[in-house]
Amino acid sequence: MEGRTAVDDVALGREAWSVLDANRAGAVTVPAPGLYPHQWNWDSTFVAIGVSRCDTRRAGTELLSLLTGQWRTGMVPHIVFGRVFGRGLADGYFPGPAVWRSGEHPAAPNGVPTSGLTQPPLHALAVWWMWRHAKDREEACDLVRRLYPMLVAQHDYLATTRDLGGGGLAAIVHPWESGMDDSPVWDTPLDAMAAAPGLQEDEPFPDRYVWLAQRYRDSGYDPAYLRAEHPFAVEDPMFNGIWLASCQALAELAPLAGADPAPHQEAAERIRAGLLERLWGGEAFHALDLRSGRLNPMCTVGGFGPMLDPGLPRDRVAKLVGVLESARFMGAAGYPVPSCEIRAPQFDRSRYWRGPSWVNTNWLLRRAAAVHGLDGLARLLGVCTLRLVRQAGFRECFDPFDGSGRGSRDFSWSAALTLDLLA
Ligand code: 9WN
Repeated sequence: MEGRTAVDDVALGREAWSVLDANRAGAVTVPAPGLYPHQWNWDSTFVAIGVSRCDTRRAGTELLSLLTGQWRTGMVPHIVFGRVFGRGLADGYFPGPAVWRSGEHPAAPNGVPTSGLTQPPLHALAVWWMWRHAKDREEACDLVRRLYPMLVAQHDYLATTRDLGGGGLAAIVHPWESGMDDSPVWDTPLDAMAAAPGLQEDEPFPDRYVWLAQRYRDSGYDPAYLRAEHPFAVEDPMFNGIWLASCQALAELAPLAGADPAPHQEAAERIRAGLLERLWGGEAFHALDLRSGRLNPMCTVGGFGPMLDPGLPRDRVAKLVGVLESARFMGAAGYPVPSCEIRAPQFDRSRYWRGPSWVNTNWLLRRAAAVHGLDGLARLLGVCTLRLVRQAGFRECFDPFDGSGRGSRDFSWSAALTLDLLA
């Protein structure tokens, strides 16, 4: 960007590495030792993406250590608890292992306490990124061969247990699974859920999250319960757009593992068809609440997730870019991309996924622009994101109007993805 020099870039890169080293305990990089002192699922995929150009081994061990938490169902949990930074397993974050009780479930890994929910399946794309950018090709190919069966199991789990709507898409069963925890998109299904027996309508908001997780746990994390009874089941465009991109990545990686790419290509086509038939709202993609049968009218950054698919029809890409560049998102934000459309009554410039801009979603949208040859948009997203971290540091998220930092400081994915943006 204007006025910056290569020396500034080197200094920023060094700062990013020092954050990642400070947040690392053994093979694991935690999101932020103060606030999130365990290993988080999609956070680790962003860390792997960010370090992969310089340190293939670290990218690989980050993912392998996350996958020690993978359940025998194929589910990759959203938190893998560890004794890091001198803390105990139950310390530093609620809900901890005592709430999830993974140790009591026959499909959970032995001796590795985890949550019972998952997060966006970016893993295969992260492995592809690591393989594509690795300097040591042999080491990268070896990692692909080790990780491939775990990724296949993860995708099979999503295609079977999580296709709750029967339309080829994976449903999330808790807002935590979206990675965008307090997005206003979840307000409507959560409000409807408040009428369920056992939940007081006046219970404080965060407790609904714990209550929902406990209900699923009390079913024994049962797939039949998810289909028939669980009150929260939503097909989210970002989760499914990421899954589609990961299917395409897996198709490219399959020959390295001596496997057939065709099933992954077919899966990607099924997801594309599902997205277009079920989640397209005329101008953008929206979340489908499977319990009410309604598309959520709210437009959020998640609605651009399907743009990660290079095969998305051109007319849909053009419409999405129109919305993204309009005053609803980038057009009125000094520091894009706001996580919720600015004109929405629920928009809040300082509350996590209800307005602020995030480095990880900017990185995903930059990748989406690049796969469609939208080089100007991709460059702009990269420049704006680097401006955010240069001005405010590696914060968790940022005010989209003045760029000031919000949430945790020295946040791992903000540092890791900065490394990728500087490359
Ligand atoms: C619950 C760790 C995680 C991220 C999510 C972010 C936030 C947790 C929370 O932190 O979620 O998973 O306690 O709010 O929303 O995207 O993975 O960084």
